[in-house]
Amino acid sequence: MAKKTLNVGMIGYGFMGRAHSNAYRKVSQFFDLDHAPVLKAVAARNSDKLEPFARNWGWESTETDWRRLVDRDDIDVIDICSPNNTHHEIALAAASRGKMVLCEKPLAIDVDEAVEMVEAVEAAGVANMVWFNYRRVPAISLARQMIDEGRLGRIFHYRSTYLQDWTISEDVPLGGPTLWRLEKEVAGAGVSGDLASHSIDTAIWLNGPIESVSGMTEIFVKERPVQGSPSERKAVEIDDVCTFMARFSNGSNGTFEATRYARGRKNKNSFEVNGEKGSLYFDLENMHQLQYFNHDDPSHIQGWRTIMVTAFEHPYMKNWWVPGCVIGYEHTFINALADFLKGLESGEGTHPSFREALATQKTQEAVLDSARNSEWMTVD
Ligand code: SOE
Repeated sequence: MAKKTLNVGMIGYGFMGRAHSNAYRKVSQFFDLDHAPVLKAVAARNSDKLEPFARNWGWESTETDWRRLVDRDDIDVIDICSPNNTHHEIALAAASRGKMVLCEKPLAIDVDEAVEMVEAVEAAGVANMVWFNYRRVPAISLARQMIDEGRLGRIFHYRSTYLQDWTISEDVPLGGPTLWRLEKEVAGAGVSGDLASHSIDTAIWLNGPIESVSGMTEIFVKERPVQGSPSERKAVEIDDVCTFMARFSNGSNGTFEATRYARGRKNKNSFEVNGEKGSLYFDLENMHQLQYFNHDDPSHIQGWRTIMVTAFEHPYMKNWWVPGCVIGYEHTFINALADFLKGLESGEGTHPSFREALATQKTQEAVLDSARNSEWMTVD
């Protein structure tokens, strides 16, 4: 049967532009789907960088103004990979023209913007998804499956860390490609939005809603040179580290730590879940492994076991290689796109939707409010 084409218009060509372009190119080869994405057009302001990017990834055309992209009749899906402060305006424009909207995380600069984005896509009735790609790590999906199967029983603890170390030097400037993450007007928030948002999305997906939080943040480097103008210095207003406690609706307690100041940690996105019947531990730096402790094992052979999540039975893995052959970071985006397309085709919906990502945004914001006010905050 001929595949239905889905014409994609993507905005942005940075780190995520590359990850998404790769997903659009590969998904039809590895997943048996009715829809085939077409790399129709990519938009960004700087045509000197945009043209080689488009050629390299096989985008059919380019636009230097995202508004023209959104206006084009030959585009079905708008994919937002540009910095956080652009998400809201683009998403509203795309939804008003009836386009499906995919958006990088975090959904928005703040909850107010995120609410309007949810309302816009729901009023327009267009499919939507936020690229919280770590849900699509096979070992994390397996953790979800094992929790759903009741293997952990009642859950007591959820413990999460997301650790990096790339902003420790005071010389790292603020602003420009990648480093817009350090600029409040562009990023909205610091690690709470950039890293803890991933941890919160994973936690809610695995362990259900978070009801209240108590947070603490710090800015270790208070002033930085401005990218492109090193003699100029600007105050840092985003959180460098964000640590919080959380109460989940299921009664379990959580702790979360997100920082870019953990020397030696490059992308240590980890969690441990402790339940009455067992525990699970995952660390992205060993992303094909899931650690499992089963209290039902005979006591003389009890201990943590390492599940190599590469078997055909494991989530996503039958679409990749033979058992034992690991997959990597980029595959999580391909898996996410496959899920989006399957969700469209089955009518089961696309996840995490903007509404689901709003819950994450509300939790992030409650953490920052809590840190500011030194009190527990209920997550609305
Ligand atoms: C930050 O360093 C970053 O690039 C995040 O923005 C991504 O979302 C994360 O997955 C990797 O780290």
